Amino acid sequence: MYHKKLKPFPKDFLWGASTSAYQVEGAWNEDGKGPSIQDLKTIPADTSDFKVATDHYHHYKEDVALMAEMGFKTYRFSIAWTRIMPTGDGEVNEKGLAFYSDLIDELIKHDITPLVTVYHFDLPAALEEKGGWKNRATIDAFTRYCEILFKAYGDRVKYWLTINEQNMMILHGAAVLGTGKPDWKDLYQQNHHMMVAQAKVTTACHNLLPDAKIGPAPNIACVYSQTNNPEDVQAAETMAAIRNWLYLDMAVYGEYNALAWAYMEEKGYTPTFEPGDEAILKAAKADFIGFNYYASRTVAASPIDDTASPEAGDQQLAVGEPGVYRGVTNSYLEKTEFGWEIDPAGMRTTANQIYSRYRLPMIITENGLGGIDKLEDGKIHDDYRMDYLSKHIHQVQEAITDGADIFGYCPWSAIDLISTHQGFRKRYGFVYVDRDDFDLKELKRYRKDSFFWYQKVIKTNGEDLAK
Ligand code: BGP
Repeated sequence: MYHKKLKPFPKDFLWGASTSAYQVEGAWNEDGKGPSIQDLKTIPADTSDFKVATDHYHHYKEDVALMAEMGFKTYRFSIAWTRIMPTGDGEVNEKGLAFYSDLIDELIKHDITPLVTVYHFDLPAALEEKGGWKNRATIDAFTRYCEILFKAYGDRVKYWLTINEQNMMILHGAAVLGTGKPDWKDLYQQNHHMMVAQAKVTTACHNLLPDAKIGPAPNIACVYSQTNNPEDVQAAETMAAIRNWLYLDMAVYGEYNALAWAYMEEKGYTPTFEPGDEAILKAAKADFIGFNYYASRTVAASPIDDTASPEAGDQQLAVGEPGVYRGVTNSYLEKTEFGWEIDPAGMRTTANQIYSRYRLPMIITENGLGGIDKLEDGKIHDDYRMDYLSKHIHQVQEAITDGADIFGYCPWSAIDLISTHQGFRKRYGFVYVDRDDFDLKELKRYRKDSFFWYQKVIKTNGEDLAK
């Protein structure tokens, strides 16, 4: 449906952008920080490790000033668990606490609302050694860590996000975390522990900070059926349940999605509950939903002996499971140079689906185009990024006009940083950082063309999207 007249963006709409600690900070072992699984994972030979990244740890004042210049109303960043607790559950590292306190103060000084993710793919290595999320002790460690954050920053931070893309960590663990071939039974047990952990910190946040708001940040994508064959449609419903609603039903209703549970039962993947888990899950309800959206998914039915069904790969590429669904390419959509489909209208559909299921305020916590930018005479002409973002922002406005309650938009990423597995050459930022995968140069910051464009978008509260 096309609206003849679009509703304006709300007056206090939170325009901003996102990053995550291990992809932007660098200083991987400075000031008492312990190693996370990201610091120790095997890095492909042709890409950089995460040791220096964008060196935001040492440049944060300059970076926040650039965000302020663009007019950011919010900045979504994550806290590195291993800066706060180097071994995940032992001593608290005061220097780590101080870093984020200073960053938060710097943001507030520039009228930028901090939006804090407490956990973005960087589990402390010391906890991983003890079994990671398989070990229920990690639930308690996570709760303790979050309570420390709530007490330290709760006077200044009003918006909290629990776990970034828990669904991608489960479905694409090999791609985003660098783990080996999936053992699904084991993964769904880990998933259950993460859900219990999320519920515990949601409740802790409500108890400690009655004025704050907390929600999840999964990657949600509407799922299309390849054809109108009812079997393909059912495959799409199943994928949506396994990929999307399993995570949001839990964050909002404290319950397993029925269709996802039936899938786990059928496959023998159902997790073991400990006494008390059910009550913990039920007691926690998200205040809002953060979701990352890069593109929709398209699927077909898959016979049980389906040999064409692709294995889990890159977090945005087609996946499938014989007998359940098969990810297919959508012939109506263009792709980025990294093979990711581009579907702005799918973002509107996704927002509307989430809103009609949960009726909670929503914020888009990631969306963006990864590409190879060229620095020419101190300038970066990233028209492709502006095209991508303007089309998506337009669809946010369509969704708002449809009645969806969307209170913010935080594309990925505020500044160039390291891709989860394609190194520094795949860039997302409004600010160019001059370094290559293996030559750190001076890490000088340059404003891309999209920087000035986004500045105008924010200034006009989304009215002027023209390049
Ligand atoms: C999301 C992650 C981000 C970020 C983004 C872009 O899945 O939450 O951390 O990495 O995708 O993906 P990539 O870095 O693979 O290009």
